Amino acid sequence: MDNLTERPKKKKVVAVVGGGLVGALNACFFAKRGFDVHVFETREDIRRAKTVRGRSINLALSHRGRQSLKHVGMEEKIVSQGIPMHARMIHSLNGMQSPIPYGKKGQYILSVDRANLNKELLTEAESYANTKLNFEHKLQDWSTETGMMTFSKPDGSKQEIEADLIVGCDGAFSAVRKQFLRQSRFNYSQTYIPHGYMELTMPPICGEYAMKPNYLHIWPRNTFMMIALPNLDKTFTCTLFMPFEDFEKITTGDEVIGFFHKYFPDAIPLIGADALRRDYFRLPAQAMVSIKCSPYHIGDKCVLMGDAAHAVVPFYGQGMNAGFEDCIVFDEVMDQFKEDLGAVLPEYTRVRVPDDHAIADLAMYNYIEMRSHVNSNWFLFRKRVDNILHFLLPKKIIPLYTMVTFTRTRYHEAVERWHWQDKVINRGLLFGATGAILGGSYLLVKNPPDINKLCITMEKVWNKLTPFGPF
Ligand code: FAD
Ligand code: EGU
Repeated sequence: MDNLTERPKKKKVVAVVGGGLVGALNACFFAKRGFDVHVFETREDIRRAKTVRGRSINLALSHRGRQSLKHVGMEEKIVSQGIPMHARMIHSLNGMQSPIPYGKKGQYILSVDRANLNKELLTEAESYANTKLNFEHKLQDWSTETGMMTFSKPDGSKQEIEADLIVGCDGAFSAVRKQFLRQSRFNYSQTYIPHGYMELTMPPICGEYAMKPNYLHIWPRNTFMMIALPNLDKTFTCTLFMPFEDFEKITTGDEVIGFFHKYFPDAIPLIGADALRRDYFRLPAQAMVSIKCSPYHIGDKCVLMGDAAHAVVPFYGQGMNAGFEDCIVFDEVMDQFKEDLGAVLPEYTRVRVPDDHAIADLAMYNYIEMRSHVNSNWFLFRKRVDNILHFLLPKKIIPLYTMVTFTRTRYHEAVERWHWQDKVINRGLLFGATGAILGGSYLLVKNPPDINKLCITMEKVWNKLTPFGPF
């Protein structure tokens, strides 16, 4: 036997394309396994950059995301820099605020700063001797035959780099994914929703948070919605969601104030009327896209994760969480198949596609539900019903958001279970209603009421019910 074969085989080279949230975390996962990891990121190192233009300033981190961070020993560090949100705070049009807890004491989500999270993950990835970060490397294209990648640099030069495995974590407009579109039997769909979003900062008042900090603040207004998450610097980042059409209708500072006066009056003094007039026009509203595709791999050469594989609309607060969970799922499959990439990649596609598609569908469903008929009363009513049913039958009926947010129940199983629960609840309601009608009829026959009074009552009931109809 010659010397060469006796040496431990050289570890494979993994190229992680994209040094965003999922790419940086994934680099840690691959580094932990001993691979020779190279991260390629278009932007300059955000840890040295003066201005960071991300897509959203803060994000809701929940169980799935935390579990992934835990795998690479980062959970505590990130959690300590997050702000717990134990409940939603629903803002009604009249200024009333009503809290709705997420669950029991330990059930809370965290508001985390995107840029800070990204920086911490890059620093962690870099701490592995077998990881190298390459900034200002923009992937142009890669070859499905050889795995050769072509990068461009800011000075216009090109560089060719080869890897054993390419991990596409380059976001919703993935360059890695371009080659997938040329493969036979690759499924792809993308949908832009009619809504855009705009971020507005709510400054501290007298050095303190302008609203209660440990809540996810929500202003549900059917087609319009605003959400605010707290930051460590005592500001809130408010995100206004509304159709592009409506964003475009507002062209002057006065119109901005008029609009807020009508829909979010309590937010005007908190954001500040002058700041509002100014900030509304600083950046145009941003688009939101939902992308589904399958498979997630090409041979044993390339795999997509995070937004590159599944961009979801933000109406479940799960995009990053799902992308982080992708990393654990891949890691689990790597254990199962002893890092045999030819077996790991198809298995990863097989187990992960149904779940990522399920969360994409759920987020889209919630978007449609929220915009069509969810005002603050309806939101409060639905969440209270959910919580009461869960309280009455804690093992049988678990709210969908609880399974999604506070467990690692596979997304597609959460959806199945939700449909099943709905059937059970509807059956319960049917029995209840049947009982009420039979009982009520009996009482009516026993003591017939004045027919005129009854008609007036029915009209009131009808009026109470109809405002909730769609449109
Ligand atoms: P990205 O964060 O987009 O990172 C991709 C990286 O790849 C970038 O750094 C980019 O520069 C780089 N890149 C791109 N192209 C190339 C190339 N050709 N070569 C090299 N590098 C490249 N998720 C949650 O879990 N909770 C929330 O509360 C939440 N709120 C959201 C609110 C809004 C308004 C939006 C829009 C999204 C929200 N999300 C949320 C979703 C979350 O932002 C994304 O799911 C997450 O950022 C995906 O991470 P990623 O690393 O896959 O992609
Ligand atoms: C949107 C934008 C409340 C951050 C969905 C809840 C979101 C977030 C909800 C954004 C909503 C909507 C859930 C969480 C979370 C709720 C959830 C949405 C964080 C069903 C920074 N959503 N988001 N659902 O239950 O499960 O509180 O930009 F308004 S966190 Cl749309 Cl839990």
